[in-house]
Amino acid sequence: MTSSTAVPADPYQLARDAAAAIAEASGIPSHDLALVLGSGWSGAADLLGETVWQADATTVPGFRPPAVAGHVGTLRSVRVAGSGAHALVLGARTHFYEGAGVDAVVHGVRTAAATGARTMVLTNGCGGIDPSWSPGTPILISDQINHTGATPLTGANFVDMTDLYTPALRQIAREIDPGLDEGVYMQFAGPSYETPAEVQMARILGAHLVGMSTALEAIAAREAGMDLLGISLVTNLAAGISGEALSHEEVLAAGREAGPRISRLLAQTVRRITEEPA
Ligand code: 8IG
Repeated sequence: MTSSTAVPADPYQLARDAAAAIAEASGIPSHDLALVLGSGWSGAADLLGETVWQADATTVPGFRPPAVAGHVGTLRSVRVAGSGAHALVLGARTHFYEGAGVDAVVHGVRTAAATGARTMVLTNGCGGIDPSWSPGTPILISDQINHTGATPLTGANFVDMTDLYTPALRQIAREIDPGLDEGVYMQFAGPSYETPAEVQMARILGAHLVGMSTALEAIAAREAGMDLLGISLVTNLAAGISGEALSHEEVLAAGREAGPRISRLLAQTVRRITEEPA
């Protein structure tokens, strides 16, 4: 048992290794802000600015190949139009339901923090509980419920979760799109969608959005001391709300349709955030 016992890998060191690899490959020594693009959001990076470096995420330490069609596995460094800030765009997201562990789920966020990014923008596609939110509606995340039973934190690490989604950043997004509603996002473990009874449970517990990502990443971003903005794209009404069954094709179609509006929202918000004096 002595000589064969491997030293456990340190996920924070793996993130620093990934950040060093990104700096080396991109020629950008540090980034200012990072984004994770979820279902329906992959086209949104094109409006942010000029892509100065792009690579398959699997060429960088700790990143896994994408598990789902529609989730693009690339990393990009974008020079933000207007502000000139450096944005790291993570097109690769590892989901909790893949079973690779929570450290794999939050590796992109920890890597972003290690590149120097002070602001994390998390996007996702999700189910909406409010029937007035038709598929294709973007919703600002105001708060979250982590219903996965997991956490990226270990030990007596009592991280404050008040104002997890930075109020000043939400304010900027609402100034850009005054019609933007806000809601509480509840992360389920997946990969099955909820039953109608689970959607009613989520509603009673205070959730407006149900999904399979974001909450664990948000905890890791807060642990790293980053400011955080979360925007969900309602790609379907949650199970039992519309009376129709859920399909992945519907999700992809809603993303395509909402593309121009959410791309503009994201690009203008990122521009404003990176223009703000520190
Ligand atoms: I896209 O309705 C998408 N992701 N849990 N429920 C959950 N995840 C989702 C849903 C949904 N739609």
